[in-house]
Amino acid sequence: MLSQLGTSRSAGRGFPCLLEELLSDATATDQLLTLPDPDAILVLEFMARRKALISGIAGQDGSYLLEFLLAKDYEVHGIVRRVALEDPEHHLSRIINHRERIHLHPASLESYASLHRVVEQVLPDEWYHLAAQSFVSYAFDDESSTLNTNINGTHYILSALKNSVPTCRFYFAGSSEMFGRADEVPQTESTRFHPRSTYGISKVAGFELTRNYREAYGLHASSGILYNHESPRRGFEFVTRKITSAVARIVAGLQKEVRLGNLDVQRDWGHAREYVEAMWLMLQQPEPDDYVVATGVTHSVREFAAAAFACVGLDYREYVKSDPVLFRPTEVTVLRGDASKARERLGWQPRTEFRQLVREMVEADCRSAGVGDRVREVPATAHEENAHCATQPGD
Ligand code: G4F
Repeated sequence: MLSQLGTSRSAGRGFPCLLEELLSDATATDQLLTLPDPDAILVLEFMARRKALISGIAGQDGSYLLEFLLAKDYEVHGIVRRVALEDPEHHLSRIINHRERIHLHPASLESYASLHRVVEQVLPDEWYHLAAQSFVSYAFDDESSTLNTNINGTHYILSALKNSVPTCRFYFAGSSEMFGRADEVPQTESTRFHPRSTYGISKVAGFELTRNYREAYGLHASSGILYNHESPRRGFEFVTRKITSAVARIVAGLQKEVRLGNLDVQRDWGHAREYVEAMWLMLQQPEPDDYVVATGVTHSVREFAAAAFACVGLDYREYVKSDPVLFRPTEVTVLRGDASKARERLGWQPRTEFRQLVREMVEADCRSAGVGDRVREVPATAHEENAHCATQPGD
């Protein structure tokens, strides 16, 4: 049986199943016991090494997740667009340092055939589906492509897993945008969805597809309802990075002001590095489920800007202009999550506070712009006192 381990594993039967077979097979156990220790350990390591596949591996969350999984000794695979493989410097900048330790496969969320081929090649134990058209404003400019990519992509992956590796555990990146104009604050897993953009609608569809595959076909499929999560790796189009990169450019003398949309909307901002841990924890549970992942504290865009400019001793009011052109046709004015379920069942809770997050982002952008020495300690000021929270992290 030991000689068949390779083929058994590549038939996608999974580690628990193989271990059970091995222990119940007296000949195989005897064979294992006769191997010199290092060889036996190699065999066990080979069996134990889990394979994770990440769609969206080159994004902010994908890059943190791959680092987290490599540290746990996973064999990490990722899906990227073919154009990214042809121009890695540009498209794979967040993960370029790990290129030798991961396996990248070209595929498109718009092609079932390409996704199915990767599933068959990799036979993953866990699939983290993070890829999407994830910038809400684009969804207003091109509704069809947001709906097609986000909904079909999720459906194709679930379908390919059901057909080829139904034992694979699946994570879907849901979003607080699904709540949209929410009936209650804070939101929990049972708050009604009222999305305000095709992006939010596409995420509701993905969430329902995930739930349906769980209920109809018994897949271990879970959704994380993640609130805004940021880091120095955030894309420049999102408001936090737009602000922190503008701070750095203004200090460096490369820009005079920054134009933003609605400054009064409130978001529940956490650190992306911590949010990917919640994704992994969901797939380690005996039963699949859905979880809100949030800090429980909100701040306005204005407060983020004030905190960011304060890091370099500037008053945001002199540099930030609110431009109605940048307002969204339908806005989500306040989002705040209650992550009690994640805390109780997964043992997950956020660790980075708002001010630390802002500072880390400003520091990184200032360093890149060659003005890192301008960042200074900021005392807790009005923006801290104004934090809106129903549940403090750790309550
Ligand atoms: O940074 P944002 O573009 O993020 P948004 O729309 O909340 O969505 C992010 O978080 C979701 C929840 O986790 C994800 F599902 C989604 O994929 C994405 O990661 O905008 C935050 C708020 C919005 O209310 C927006 O109207 O900031 C407001 N805002 C004001 N001025 C701006 C700007 N947003 C952007 N991007 N640019 C502005 O100039």
